[in-house]
Amino acid sequence: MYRLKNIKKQLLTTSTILLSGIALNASATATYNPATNTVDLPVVEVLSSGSSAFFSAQLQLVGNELQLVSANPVAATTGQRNVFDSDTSAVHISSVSVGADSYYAKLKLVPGSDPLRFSIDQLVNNAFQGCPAFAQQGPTANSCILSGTITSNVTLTKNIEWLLEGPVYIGGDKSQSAILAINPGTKIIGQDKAYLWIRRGSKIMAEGTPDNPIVMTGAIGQDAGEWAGLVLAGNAPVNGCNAGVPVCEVPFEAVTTEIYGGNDAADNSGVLKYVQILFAGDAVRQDEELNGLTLNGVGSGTLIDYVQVHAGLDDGVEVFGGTVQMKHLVLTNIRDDSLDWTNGWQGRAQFILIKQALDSGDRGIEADNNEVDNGSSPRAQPILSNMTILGRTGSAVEGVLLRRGTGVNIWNSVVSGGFASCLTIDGPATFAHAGTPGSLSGSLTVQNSYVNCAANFADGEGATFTTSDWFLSQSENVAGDPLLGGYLPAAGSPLTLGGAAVSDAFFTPVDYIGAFKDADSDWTKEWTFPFN
Ligand SMILES: [Ca+2]
Ligand SMILES: [Ca+2]
Ligand SMILES: [Ca+2]
Repeated sequence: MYRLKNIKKQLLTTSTILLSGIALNASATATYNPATNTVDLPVVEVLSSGSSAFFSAQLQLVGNELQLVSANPVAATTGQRNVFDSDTSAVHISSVSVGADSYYAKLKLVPGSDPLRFSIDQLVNNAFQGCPAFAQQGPTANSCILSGTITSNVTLTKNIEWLLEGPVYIGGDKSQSAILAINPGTKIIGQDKAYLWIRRGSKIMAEGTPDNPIVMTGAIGQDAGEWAGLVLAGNAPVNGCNAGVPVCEVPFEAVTTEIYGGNDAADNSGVLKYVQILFAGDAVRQDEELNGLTLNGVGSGTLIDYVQVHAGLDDGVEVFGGTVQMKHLVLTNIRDDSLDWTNGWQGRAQFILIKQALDSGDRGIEADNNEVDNGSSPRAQPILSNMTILGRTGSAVEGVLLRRGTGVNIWNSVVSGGFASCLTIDGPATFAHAGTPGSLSGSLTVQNSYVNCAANFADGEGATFTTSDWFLSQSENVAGDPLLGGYLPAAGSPLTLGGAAVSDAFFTPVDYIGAFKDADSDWTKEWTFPFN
């Protein structure tokens, strides 16, 4: 504790000295005026619950903290800027000039401060300064290699190109837990078969910003499967154990030495915010793969917002049980299923764009309760709203396949394009648990949604009613043209006012169907890898 205090003090002293040396520089996002001890931030984007407000702000150095002097609204802007993220209480200053050098500064809001005060959490030179002790020098001048198991808290900074070699684990399993912090704009390059695995009890704090997303990609950055992907493992409930097992914990299919699950529904595996996961996936064995983002028993305390998985070899996001909640997902050019769940996922998700490539891609959503025991509990019961799911032309598969006993409540979503069927219910357990049209149990529902595929509905094995009757018997569903222009609603689209607020506190109340309100509300802009 004493040592930690000393380090913090040193950091703050250094910060003060550095700040007093700041010179005016046109490319900086912040400048320091030594005459007044003030820091000017010409543009601060304040992120709050999926919306943004823009301000110019002035901070004044008071002791070792920066106090807010003024904040005035300014026009919305793109390009390098300062970002205050209310989810993490952090201000990210991408560039302050100190002499000839430029620094990234992270400020943290002091809880309860009035006027607002910020402590200086990080000051990192934006130029390469060598590899830290937890990494080895890489093959190029500014690269450092991560490998093995990391059991102390570390921060990956933007001034280094980080190479993953082989599996990289954060923490032991529920022991030697660690926090992997990743700064905005940091690039991580997975080598062949490499993956990044956050073990139970440990956390990833990947806090990107709209102008400086965090990028996890392969060595070439062109093809699916160049590296294996990102895995979060948590202690939230999963199914797949024998009845009577008090706490269900199961091995991961592709890496069977790794265990996930537990009894902490609110478990927290950290933050993924403004993150691109590109060209990942590894088919370890037939039907046992690593995905772009694999979520194993991840709990609802985890924050996942603005995450793109692009060109994944297997699934985009595969959820193995747990209670994880997500917003603003972009799942593009995925080779297998864009969103896949099994082992009893009981989470939430809102604002999901699924867009397949022209030439490959399996299902938009493949949803299981449990493959081995369709009735295993806890039963999969996610709530999903505002999905836009677009299939490639000539697909031979389902847009959304609900099977193996899954439950789900779908709201405000649109499935369109060349899927063989938009919606399919499959398997006796799935039908049985749903009830019957006109007398549904509430476990398997869809409302305020649109379908418009090569065929809209198909019925799988064991059907006791038709998927068509199920869909059309529920509130405000339409089989018809949603009038999309690309992935956005075109002018006059019936999606624009066709939505309903979801009766669950996680969801942002909206009145529209699909992932986007209108053609001017494209939240994929700026932070994503190009996918059009
Ligand atoms: Ca998979
Ligand atoms: Ca799959
Ligand atoms: Ca699956």
